[in-house]
Amino acid sequence: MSSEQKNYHLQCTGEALETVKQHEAPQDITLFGSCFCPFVQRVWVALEYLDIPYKYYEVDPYKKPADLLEVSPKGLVPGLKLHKYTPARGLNESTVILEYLEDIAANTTKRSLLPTDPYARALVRLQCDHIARSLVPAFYRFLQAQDESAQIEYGQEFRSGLEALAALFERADRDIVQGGGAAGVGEQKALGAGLGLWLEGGDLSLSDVMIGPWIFRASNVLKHYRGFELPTGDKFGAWITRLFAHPAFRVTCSTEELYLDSYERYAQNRPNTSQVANAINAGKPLP
Ligand SMILES: N[C@@H](CCC(=O)N[C@@H](CS)C(=O)NCC(=O)O)C(=O)O
Repeated sequence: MSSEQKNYHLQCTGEALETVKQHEAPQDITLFGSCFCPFVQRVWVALEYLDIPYKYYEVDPYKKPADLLEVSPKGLVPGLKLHKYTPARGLNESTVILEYLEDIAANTTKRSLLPTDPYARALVRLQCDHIARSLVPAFYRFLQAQDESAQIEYGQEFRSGLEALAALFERADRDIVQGGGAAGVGEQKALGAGLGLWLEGGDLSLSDVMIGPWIFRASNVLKHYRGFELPTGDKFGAWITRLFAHPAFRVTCSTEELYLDSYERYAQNRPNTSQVANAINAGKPLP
């Protein structure tokens, strides 16, 4: 039945496609991206939020074109090509790229995805650490699991990971905002700056950007292939609504069909799906 198999897409759709069209002109930074990739979406949301000029360039990372390998040695997206250097330089690894963009913005647009207080910054980084080490691998274990018992086990693992993230968000709220001795709503808002969309009235944080793409794929791909429902508690639901509606996030989202088609390979755990899928199957850390 291979003719009926769905494959990954090679062009964005919906709002993401409109954004691509607005970013076709040369800039100092070119983002090498793939429309379905959540690691790319992280970087893309950050570029939008931090208001850094960029050109979007779609590549097929499974074909490993030479221009991608020049900027990203393992041939993984995202990659950045930095044209302000002669010859141009490259940068890869979504988390490293996020830090780089944060540094660029500090000197240019003055926008930031982090709070200013060192302890508050550390709490956001704890959230990011949990996302990278636990939550993202759990997503793939769950999606790639084929037997029912493994799907139940890894579904629970992913759900507990989300609950642990919510607990880390709550801790930042308690320690920084509630414990900050704010006299009124204005001061509370100032203390909460950089702590993310978990807080009512908050704005995007590094951790929202780090996990947002997988929350989005949980809402469509995991729902479709694994019957998964995201936690519905008041705060959790409000956070997701704010995340999906955030302009910097929304404009990087394609339509649901693109994700369902592109992730069928993972859901069926087809051989040679990707380096990420192989690492999950081998019980190794993600590339
Ligand atoms: N650790 C990398 C992971 C990036 C990654 O795995 N990207 C996937 C697309 S979602 C890719 O390029 N896959 C190509 C392959 O598996 O060969 C990052 O954070 O940037």
